[in-house]
Amino acid sequence: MKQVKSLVLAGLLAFAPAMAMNGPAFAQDNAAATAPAAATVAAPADSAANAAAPAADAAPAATVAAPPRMKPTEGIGMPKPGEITLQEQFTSTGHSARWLHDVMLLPLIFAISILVLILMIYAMWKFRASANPTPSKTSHNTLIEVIWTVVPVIILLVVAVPSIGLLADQYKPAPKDALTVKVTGYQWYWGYEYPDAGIPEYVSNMLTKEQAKAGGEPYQLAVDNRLILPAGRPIKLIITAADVIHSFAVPSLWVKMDAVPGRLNEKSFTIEKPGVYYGQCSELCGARHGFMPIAIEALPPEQFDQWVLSQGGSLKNGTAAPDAPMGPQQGSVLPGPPSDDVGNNAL
Ligand SMILES: [Cu+2]
Repeated sequence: MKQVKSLVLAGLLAFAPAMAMNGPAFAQDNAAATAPAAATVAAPADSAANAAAPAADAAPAATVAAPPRMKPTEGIGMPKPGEITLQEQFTSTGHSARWLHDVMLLPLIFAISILVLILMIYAMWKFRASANPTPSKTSHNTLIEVIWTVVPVIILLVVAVPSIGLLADQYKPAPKDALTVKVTGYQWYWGYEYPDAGIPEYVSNMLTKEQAKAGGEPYQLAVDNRLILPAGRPIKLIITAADVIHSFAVPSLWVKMDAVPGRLNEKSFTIEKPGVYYGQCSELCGARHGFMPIAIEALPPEQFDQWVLSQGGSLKNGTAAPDAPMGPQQGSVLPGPPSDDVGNNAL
């Protein structure tokens, strides 16, 4: 029953892309509505930065300490040397995708390729000119023709069921209680904002080789300020960009979503285990495209709440942070965006 539902859902997605794309946030066929929406995206830190200003001015010491920076586990959330399949997965869609790839598609592709190769070698040897001076004029064989039509159709149907189910799962909307985080791609770093918790945008830059080595992290994947998320709780990422198209991709969480200026894309998932998961921008976005990695730190829920409070944010149950200075906890090692990107404090 669930499969049938998934099939119908995926069919709708496939045949009515316009329906799926025009989410409530963006009415793209309405020029009047697009302008204010685009303006909101262009100035993400605006209201947050202004709201933050008084708190930052007061700046008493934080009374809630941020949890310590988590050490990555070798081979988890990052590629492994010699690895030939997908990275180990930590979300439910990731598990189905890896199963589809490893258990269904790869063996099937392998078997078909071997079968075709054997048939070709057999035909070349059996019907070679020296053994068949007068070639056979036979054409058409109803039984064989029926078989080579029906068998591929069955194979395609068998593949379609889990494949379309997975497609539908990947676009399942987030549950109501999901934590919303806004992800903005910039040339060439990422910005993360927590509207639910009232944490304004902070930026995430790649660490230098020396800094990454000192922290025991993989170079070109390690960043100064990670995207902090709770493990075991549903998450809704709202993904956009401020300049050109980027793509937010974390292979071990089965997340890859384009970040398009003026458009809000949504990706929902639940991380199964605490850990550090790395990814990269996966859309050619300019000269330093290869140097805007993503690092997600999934904390146990209580530690995540502690982190929210340490950032001056408030929890959903109404717990507010004591007056704390704003900003990421882990110390910005690299400079952030140019000052005109941060907000309009000068106004
Ligand atoms: Cu990019």
